[in-house]
Amino acid sequence: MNEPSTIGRVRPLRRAAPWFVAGLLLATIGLPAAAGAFGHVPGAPEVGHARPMTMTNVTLNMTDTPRFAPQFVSAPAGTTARFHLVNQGAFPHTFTLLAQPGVRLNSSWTPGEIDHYFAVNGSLANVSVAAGSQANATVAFNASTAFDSFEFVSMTPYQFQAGMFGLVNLTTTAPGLTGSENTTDSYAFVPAILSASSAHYPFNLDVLVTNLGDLSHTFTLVGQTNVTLTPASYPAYLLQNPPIANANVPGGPGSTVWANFTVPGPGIYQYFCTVSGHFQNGMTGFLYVGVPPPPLPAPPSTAIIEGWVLIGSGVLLGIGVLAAAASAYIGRFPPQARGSSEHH
Ligand SMILES: [Cu+2]
Repeated sequence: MNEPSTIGRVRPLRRAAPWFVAGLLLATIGLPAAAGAFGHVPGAPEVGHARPMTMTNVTLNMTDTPRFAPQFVSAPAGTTARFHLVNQGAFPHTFTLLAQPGVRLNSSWTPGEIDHYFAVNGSLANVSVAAGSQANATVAFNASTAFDSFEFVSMTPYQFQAGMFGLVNLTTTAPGLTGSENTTDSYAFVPAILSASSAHYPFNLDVLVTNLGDLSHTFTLVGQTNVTLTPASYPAYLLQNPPIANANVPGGPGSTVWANFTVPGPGIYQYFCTVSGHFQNGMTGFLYVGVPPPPLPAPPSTAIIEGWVLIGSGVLLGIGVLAAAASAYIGRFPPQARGSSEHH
């Protein structure tokens, strides 16, 4: 008479064991996911550095599109910039840097007229790079070029006319303020509002941009205040008004890049990501300089993702605990009618 009741006490625990283990497994899936919503992975290589610096390394890819990538680069005046030129195409390209700041060549000029311009005005660099090969151009920008902008073009006939040109924007080496920004795979800058203020203008601002996701991005900052661009309007605008910062953020969690730029004056400056499709998905933000930033807006999309992860983790944890508790109590999960399994 006692034997069935003893078995009745032991058996539920034995039956519960697999469900208890399954519950714990669900909970352990949930916990790291919740933990992973915070913090980021360290150890990825850092690109660039805070000021001051004496040598700036700039890699410029040359493609058959034809384009320079990136199109806009910056370097501190008073330092030497080393341009590492990588011809990724099947055609020859040149890196030809104008000697006169602020001058833009006319895209309606013929190749002969382009040649004539350089014959008359000279250049800071003129390097031909054969298909598939690499070369370097080293240019010392003296301190007086701070805030200047120098155009570079490819002189291979009709490449400049087809869009193969870019700009070197000079900043200064004077020490400045620093800030930080993050990029995410949900096409958001976190935060989407940066603020800074200074007793005098212009001043230098160095923003360390950290990638929290796998996708690569850019931190591209417009140089004029109170300009609000759209994904449709920014390309034409930037061609006429080069950005004061255009940092390329390498893909991969923890990758960082310094955006070193000079803020000309107080006001609100827009920044965005120029990787195709990212701005369209909302990847933009504003830098408030010398004016109070607005109260914190609704959580950006990453916060929604993190919240989703947290809620999902909580649900998994809850299911796990409930499954373990229910199976321990009932003896099996899902519960069955007691009689059906007791009598075979
Ligand atoms: Cu992006």
